[in-house]
Amino acid sequence: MYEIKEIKTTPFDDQKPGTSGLRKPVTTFQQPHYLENFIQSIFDSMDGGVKGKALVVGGDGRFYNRRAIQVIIKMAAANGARLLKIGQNGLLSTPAVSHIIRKYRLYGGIILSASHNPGGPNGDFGVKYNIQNGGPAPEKVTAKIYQKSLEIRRYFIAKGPDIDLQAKGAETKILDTVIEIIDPVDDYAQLMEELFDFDSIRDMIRSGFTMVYDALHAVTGIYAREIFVRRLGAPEKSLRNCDPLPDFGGGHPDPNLKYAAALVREMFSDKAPDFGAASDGDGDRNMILGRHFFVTPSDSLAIIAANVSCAPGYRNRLRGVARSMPTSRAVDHVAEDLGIPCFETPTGWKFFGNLLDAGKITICGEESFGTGSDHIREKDGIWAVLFWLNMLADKRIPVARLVKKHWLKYGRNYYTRHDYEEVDSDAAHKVMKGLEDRLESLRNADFHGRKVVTADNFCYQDPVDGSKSCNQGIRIIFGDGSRIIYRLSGTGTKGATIRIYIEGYTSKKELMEQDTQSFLSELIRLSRTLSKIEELTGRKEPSVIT
Ligand code: VG1
Ligand code: CO
Repeated sequence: MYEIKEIKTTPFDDQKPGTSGLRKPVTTFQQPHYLENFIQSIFDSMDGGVKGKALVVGGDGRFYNRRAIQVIIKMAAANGARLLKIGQNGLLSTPAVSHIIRKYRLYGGIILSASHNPGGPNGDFGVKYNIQNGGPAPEKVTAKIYQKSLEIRRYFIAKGPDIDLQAKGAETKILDTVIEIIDPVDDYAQLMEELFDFDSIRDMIRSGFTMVYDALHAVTGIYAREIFVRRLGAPEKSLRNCDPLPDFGGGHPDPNLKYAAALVREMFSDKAPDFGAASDGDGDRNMILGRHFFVTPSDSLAIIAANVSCAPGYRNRLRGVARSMPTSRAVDHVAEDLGIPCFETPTGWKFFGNLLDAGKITICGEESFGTGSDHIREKDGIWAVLFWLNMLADKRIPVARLVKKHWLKYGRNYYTRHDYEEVDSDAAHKVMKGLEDRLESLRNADFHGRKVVTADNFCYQDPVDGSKSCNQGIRIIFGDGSRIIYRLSGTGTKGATIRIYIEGYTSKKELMEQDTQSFLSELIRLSRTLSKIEELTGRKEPSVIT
């Protein structure tokens, strides 16, 4: 029924994976051979090709997901893969893929997602490749894939009927490849039950604790229904937008103060429940809210690290922590207090992989709403929500109290990120170049008593394999603990996005409940003048503030 075809093709020159896979407008992926070239390049980058190997494939349900899965199945079969596990209806969250690779000892996985970017025919699409440890392909692998994409002249695909993606449990064969349609939630939900105290969370919910969870019409809807409603007993009305849609209902599936506006409004209203949370398109990000209270991702990481023993899966086993360089140093204070190591890595989850594999860290996170642990090799949205529920069930205090108690003990790291999106690419590079050129003169400079102690372009050396990743962002660190950081996004698909991260610190009780933007206003102004951002880009204000 199926026949292997060898198709002649020519390379595209724009298939270099970014911070998190290859992310492009849907229309780019719809060009003839575009997806096929990239998938064949992934296979060609593997030792001995994909022949005889087992992979898992799934995505966040966005437009083009199903089409792409059919292509990948037929290409993997034509290239001689042994087994493909496919999420029912083509759905699998990024953390679920990571877990399935590890649990079934697969060779790797392919995730179809552009994460928090909008979907639909005019939105974005993306392909991420994860390796044997369950984590995103490290730079040496993505470099090889890119190299293959520049050399490609042919790809292989099986011609024949599409596979039924709905028939859960079904096993079919294309040529020598077994195709297994799996339940996208089961394995993952089971792992969560092993890590967290579901009984205690269930008790808390039964005793009147109220929550809302917003899946923003993306993949976590199916996980939320199974875990929060079926297994933990939250009422169905706690779920918002939990049916995955190909265009995410027209929104950005990005759990932050701007794009999860409805949830934020509800959490700050008179009728606010005790707890609110949201995830992004592919389920690896999380936003945590309490009644009238927003928890910054950097604080969330620190608070989880400080209270790790609330969760049965983590009792007495915090080996170390890590955060991406721009993430606030809140978690550093916890690590210092506990006497455990704290690693600082470049932005992107792939940099945590080696530290997790080597057992050097247990918990890690990024300021960009990403939190996770050694349970898998991706950040994990539902996991973070469950961690918070577990902490609250253990302590039985409101979210805001828990956070404020944390600040009183460790001090507060005020933190904000200002994004300038869709900036002209040349102008953005000028901003970065200008800063780079001024680093020397910034060293030891003094701004109204704020003395610069470090001004550099962050260069990371992996403590496990010694590999170096430089040019990871401009850091200006001041003697009073505050920092200004600049970097260009590696996930945007239009123009360039400049991110400015601003952090200030106080251990003074009377300064702990200020408004973040006003507490940081002087540093914010300084961040703009130092970078000449307005002069070079014409932008007066950032497009998103978190
Ligand atoms: C952004 C975030 C980064 C995150 C990456 C992927 O990258 O800043 O922390 O790891 O997205 O997240 P960038 O290069 O645009 O700053 V996701 O949820 O897209 O897998
Ligand atoms: Co994501």
